[in-house]
Amino acid sequence: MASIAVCPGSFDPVTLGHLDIIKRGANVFEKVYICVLNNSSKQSLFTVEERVELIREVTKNMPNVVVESYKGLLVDYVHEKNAKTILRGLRAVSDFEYEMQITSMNRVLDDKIETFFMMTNNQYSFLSSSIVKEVAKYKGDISELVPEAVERALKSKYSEI
Ligand code: COD
Repeated sequence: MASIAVCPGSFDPVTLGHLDIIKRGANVFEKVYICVLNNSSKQSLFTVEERVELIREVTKNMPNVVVESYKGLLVDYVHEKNAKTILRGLRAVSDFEYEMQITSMNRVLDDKIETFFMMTNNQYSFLSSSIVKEVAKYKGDISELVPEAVERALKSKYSEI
């Protein structure tokens, strides 16, 4: 049986930190589904379609990575893909409480799905989509934080607002 992982997130937008986890996942699992979902506690800058397009662009050289979106519960998407594994990234201890809450909720919904965590590269341990958006909004340099396509998309988004 192929090893399949689902890497879920809001990815608003995808950063080099996310990409680090996606690459690590793609080295370990035979297939990785990146699933763009809505996080009801976050207000998004990019539409789901824009986020999917950006991730597709930056993962186009990863043949075992598939990018999709889903409206609904993550566990239902995991079932649709015949997967048993959710892959999440960890940056620092501060992520732990939030991740434990999501993992425990998903376990209540389906106890057979396991969540795996991967530590990000140290250089991205401070990085989040929110921090990138804040810097981009005030025209700071984000070239070391996001792929080029995302940098362009952020510049264009903030010039529209
Ligand atoms: N380095 C490494 N990993 C990182 C970095 C970084 N710099 N930044 C973020 N990550 C990791 C995060 O830890 C996470 O694992 C992943 O990348 C995605 O992060 P985000 O912030 O884009 O995504 P979240 O946390 O907003 O995603 C939350 C979900 C959308 C997965 C969640 O809300 C969800 O499952 N929603 C669907 C409804 C559902 O099923 N709800 C029940 C479960 S809560």
